Amino acid sequence: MPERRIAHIDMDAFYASVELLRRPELRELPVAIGGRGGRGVVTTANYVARRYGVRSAMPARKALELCPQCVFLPVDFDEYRKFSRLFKAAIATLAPLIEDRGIDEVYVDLTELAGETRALGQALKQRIVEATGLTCSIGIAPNKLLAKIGSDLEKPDGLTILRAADIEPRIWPLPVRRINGIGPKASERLNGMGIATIGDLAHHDAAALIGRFGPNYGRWLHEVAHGRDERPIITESEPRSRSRETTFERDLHPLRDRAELREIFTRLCEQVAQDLQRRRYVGRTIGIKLRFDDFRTVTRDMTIAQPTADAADIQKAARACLKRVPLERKLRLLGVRVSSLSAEDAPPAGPSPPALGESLDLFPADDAALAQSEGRPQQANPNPRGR
Ligand code: DCP
Ligand code: MG
Repeated sequence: MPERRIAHIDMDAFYASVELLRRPELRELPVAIGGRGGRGVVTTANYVARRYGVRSAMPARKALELCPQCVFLPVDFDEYRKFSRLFKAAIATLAPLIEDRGIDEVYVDLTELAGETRALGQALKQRIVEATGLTCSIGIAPNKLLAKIGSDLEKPDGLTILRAADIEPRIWPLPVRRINGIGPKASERLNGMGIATIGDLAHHDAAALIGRFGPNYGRWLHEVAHGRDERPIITESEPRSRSRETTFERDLHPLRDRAELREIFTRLCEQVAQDLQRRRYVGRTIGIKLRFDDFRTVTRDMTIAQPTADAADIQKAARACLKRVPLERKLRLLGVRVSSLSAEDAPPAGPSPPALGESLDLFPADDAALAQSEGRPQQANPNPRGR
């Protein structure tokens, strides 16, 4: 088997870079996208703002503290989706085997292409900049794991090529968190075991890792620390899930602001339903996401018997999920997600009935109901992954 050549391509400061195409006069200034008026969360920031410490997912208030002169621009998803399509189409003119990983990143299999690896990487960057005016960072490696780590090593406008011999000098000194799949919790536990870098992880006894993390995750940790990853490129563009979420203008109280919450919740369910219907998808797993005023995020999901794209079905399941979360704090954010998608068999459904929220008591009406609503999952999978 010849060694594969897998590229991971990730656009630089994507939303901010798209905005700056139409506002070039802001280029040298710190710019953050989202969080206008000090509310909500920054989606991303250009590299000028990052020098001040402004980051994705940071509350706008914090960003303003760090960088009072920062320019905040509103989010324009339609524009980002347009540029997302453009850069992916530009890649496809050179390399057809593309795995779509979201709005600003893809994996591309370059194994069968003629040409030297660095030249191919440069050609990809060239096509992308011609089509969009945007820069990206590319990692090229024998597998997805290393390509992904590589694309981040020389950001922005980077091109990093990693071979097996580079694992020890370039990958092992990195913190374990740089591995896609080692989140903050696993990272914390590893640090507690004296494992800070990927090299530390590679030198740790595999059996001990399995003892500590279980057979699947433990073995996986050992493999990835040695740069091993056999996952194929998955080219079909089937989405894994569709979701909508919203951060409120002000924090909402589960009881006092119940009417407003109900309205938002209904709208989110309708939007996800419309999104699925437009794409002719149905889904079996319905989930919710809540963020409290202390930034704690909770998700719950459940799998239903019949796949659906119907707003009322989605709302019913989402409401059951909601009942499994103790609502004892104000809320900042509410989200609804449908996953386990499949193609719809039947012809497209008609418009879904309006005014769903009216008849449903989505948020508990009083303290007794509030107390009662805690816990008790019914045929639902508790979802401990704190996303
Ligand atoms: N995004 C978001 N919320 C986050 C992280 C990202 O809304 N917590 C959005 C904004 C980003 C886009 O997704 O522009 C792509 O995410 P990346 O993590 O690739 O970040 P950027 O492309 O902005 O920066 P980088 O140059 O580090 O890739
Ligand atoms: Mg990016």
